[in-house]
Amino acid sequence: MSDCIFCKIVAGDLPSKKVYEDDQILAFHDIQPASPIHVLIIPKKHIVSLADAGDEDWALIGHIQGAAAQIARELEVEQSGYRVITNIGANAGQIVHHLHYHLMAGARLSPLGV
Ligand code: D5M
Repeated sequence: MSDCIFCKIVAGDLPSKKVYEDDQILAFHDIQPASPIHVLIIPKKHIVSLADAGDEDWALIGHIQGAAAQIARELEVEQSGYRVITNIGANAGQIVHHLHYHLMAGARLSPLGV
């Protein structure tokens, strides 16, 4: 999508600090980190959120989850622990409307909730 910032990152029209890339997905450091390690993992395909994923996308989303575990291993946070979450819609605080998973680590994370 032409006005999507994450599509622009995928296209190379906006810079990012890449952590991982393959033909289907891209991972890069969050520009506003909320934890010492804060990486975003996105599909290259524009999907608005998990709620907009279709049956044809589940393998891709599984691939993102697998990549998250692999990236956590490479960043050496597997033992200390980490969080992988995706925000869906307004109440969850989704700001960027291109599916992304937050991989957060490097400190004791606050409990989820309101
Ligand atoms: O999270 C959207 C996240 O995307 C938020 O943590 C900031 C991050 N962000 C926004 N623009 C950029 C760029 N250009 N590079 C890296 N990270 C970015 P949400 O779940 O939608 O609230």
